[in-house]
Amino acid sequence: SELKNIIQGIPKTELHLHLEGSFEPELMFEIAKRNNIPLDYESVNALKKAYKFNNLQEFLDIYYLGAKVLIYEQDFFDLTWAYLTKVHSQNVVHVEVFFDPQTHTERGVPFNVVINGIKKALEKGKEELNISYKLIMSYLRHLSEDDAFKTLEEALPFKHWIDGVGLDSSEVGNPPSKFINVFEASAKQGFKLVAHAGEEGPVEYIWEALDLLKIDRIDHGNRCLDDDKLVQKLIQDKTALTLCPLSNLELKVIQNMEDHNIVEILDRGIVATINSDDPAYFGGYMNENYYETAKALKLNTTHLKQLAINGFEASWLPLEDKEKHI
Ligand code: ES4
Ligand code: ZN
Repeated sequence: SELKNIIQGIPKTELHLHLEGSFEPELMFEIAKRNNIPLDYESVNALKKAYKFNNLQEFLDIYYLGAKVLIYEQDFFDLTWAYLTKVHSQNVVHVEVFFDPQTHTERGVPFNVVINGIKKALEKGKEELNISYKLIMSYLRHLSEDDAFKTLEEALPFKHWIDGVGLDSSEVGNPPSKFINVFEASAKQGFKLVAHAGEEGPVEYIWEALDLLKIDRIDHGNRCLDDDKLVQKLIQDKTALTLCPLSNLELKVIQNMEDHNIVEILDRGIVATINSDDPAYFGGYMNENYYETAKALKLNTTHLKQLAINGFEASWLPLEDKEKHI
């Protein structure tokens, strides 16, 4: 269709993507088999049938199960490379991707195994697919701040490969305030800071992420329109939101795509971006997120181009690279 062609034609960034959430069932079964790890599901189709979620936690339970088959450097390489080739076909030219080290180190997979596999694939993507990248290490918020501190320590030998730290997993009951010290320590190490906030949690969590964690960018942030003062601040500081429309639909943050507030957020002048979050679980990569949003909310080409420009604006690319796309 014409809309699909327009979306395909726009060079895009992806700023909110969990590598473990790009784990397609087919690859999961392949890796499970070669690593001799049993999966709780009989087939790819049986697994796909389980991908029906009423909330974030129901998703996370399955997401952590899937990640358990990742053991060797080659597994993390294959996971990352599959993601890069997929988004390359969708005209994504820059990615800033999350990985969750604790999901793996907790199971005895060494930090270096995880990051070596990811880094090799990212470098290959830069060389062969011309995709530039940043890497973000995300702390799991359902675990303790002490645990996050241990992860920060383990990351330090690889500091030059890691651009930022994030905060993800179960939001409600695990406010940003739980992680003030480790975010401060991370900033001292030179990492950029982001955090999931206001996805399922209240607008107060967005305030905490900004005021207490001093983050540079908000992951999700759907609830921001609940507070006019916050909206004013986001506009003034040009703080970007990495919204994930299909994720919001699949996790019942919204009931219908028509209910998504992204147009209102954009029209208020906030730097809103579209991203895929966990594309293997939520039914679509970047183009599908743009397409479903555009279709439901009747976005015009100006909106679509603004969203893509916002992605470059909100990225951590150097100014001269941003300007090529803005
Ligand atoms: C996540 Cl959608 C979402 N929210 C919070 N944490 C996550 N980890 C992976 N996907
Ligand atoms: Zn996310």
